[in-house]
Amino acid sequence: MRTVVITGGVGGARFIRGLQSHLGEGPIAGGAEQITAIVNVADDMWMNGLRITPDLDSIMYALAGANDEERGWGRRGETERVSAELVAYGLGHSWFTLGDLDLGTHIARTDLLRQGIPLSDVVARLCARWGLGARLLPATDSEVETHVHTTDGEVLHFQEWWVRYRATRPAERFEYRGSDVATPAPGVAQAIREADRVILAPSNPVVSVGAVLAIDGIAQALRETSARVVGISPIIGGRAVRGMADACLATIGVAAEAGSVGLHYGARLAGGLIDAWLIDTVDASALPELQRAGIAASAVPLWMTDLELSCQLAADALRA
Ligand code: FO1
Repeated sequence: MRTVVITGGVGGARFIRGLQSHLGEGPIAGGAEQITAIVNVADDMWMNGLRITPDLDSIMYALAGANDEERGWGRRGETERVSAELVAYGLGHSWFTLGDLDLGTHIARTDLLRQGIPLSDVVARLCARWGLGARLLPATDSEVETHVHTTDGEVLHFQEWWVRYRATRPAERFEYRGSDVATPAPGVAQAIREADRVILAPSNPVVSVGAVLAIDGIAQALRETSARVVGISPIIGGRAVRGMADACLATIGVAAEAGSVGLHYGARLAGGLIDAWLIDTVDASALPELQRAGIAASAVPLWMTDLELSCQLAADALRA
C-alpha cells in the first residue's frame, strides 16, 4: 500500500515513526508498504551562506534515529563550537543555533544545491545516507519562505517570528513568499494521486500544512485523488500540541479548537480537503458538528508521548 503524509517537522516526524512501526516498515522494509512524506519547505532560509531546511531535517533526523528528542530539532549529542566562532565574528544569531553536526548537513545540502542539483534530488541524496525506509519529498524545489506581517508593521522571516519572538508578536497575515510561482516538486502530485491513503499529519495547519497546500496543484491533487484523505488534529483540548499553532490560527480567524481546524480543512464531499478527521477523546463534543459537515470524525488518543502511542495513532489514522 502507498501512504502519503503531508507534514511539517516535529509532529509529523513522530507520527511517521509510528506509521513505520505500525506498518512494519523502516530500513528492513518489506517493500509492500511505501511511505512518502511531502514536507513543508516554507520554514527554510539562508543563514551564514547555507540553506537551512528545518522541517525536512526534523523528519530525516527523526526517522534516522539521530534527532535530539528533547528539543524536537537538530542532532542528538550536538556541540556548538562552530556556532560560537560565528558569534565571535559577529555573524551568529543569538536566537538560532546551528550545531556542529547539523552544519555538516547544511554544508552538504548547500554544496549540492550550488552544483545546480534540485532540492528534491538533494534530499534523496542526503536521506540515502541514513536508510530511512520512507521517501521524503520537499513540497516544491522552489524557494518558498513564510514571512510574517506583524500588526505593528514589520515583516519577519517565519523563523525569527517563531524562534526569536516565540510567536508573541501579533501577526496580521502570513505570506508564503514565492508560492505564487512555485510548482510541486517532481513526484509530489503523482504521489498524492496514486496514493492508497493520504494523511495530513498533526502539524501546524497554517505555516506547515497550509504552506504545503499553498503550492499550486497540491490542494487540487488532494481534491482529485481516489485515496482516502485523513487529517489529525494538531490541537488537543484547545491547545496546540507543540509550538504555537494557536497563535497562527488566530491570525487566519480559525479557533484553536480541534473541530474548527477540521472544518477549516473542509469535507472533500463539500469541496474541501479531508474525508476523515481524528480528534482527541477530550474533544469528543466536536464530533457531531464535524459529521454534520460531511467529515467522518472520530475521537481517539492523540498524544504521541512514546512510539507505542504513535503506532496506535497511525493504526487509528489508517482505520479512519
Ligand atoms: N528552534 C529553536 O527554538 N531554537 C534554535 O536555535 C533552533 C535552531 C535550529 C537549527 C536548525 C534547524 O533545522 C532547526 C532549528 N530550530 C531551532 C527549530 C526550527 O525553528 C523548527 O524546526 C521549525 O522551523 C519550526 O517548526
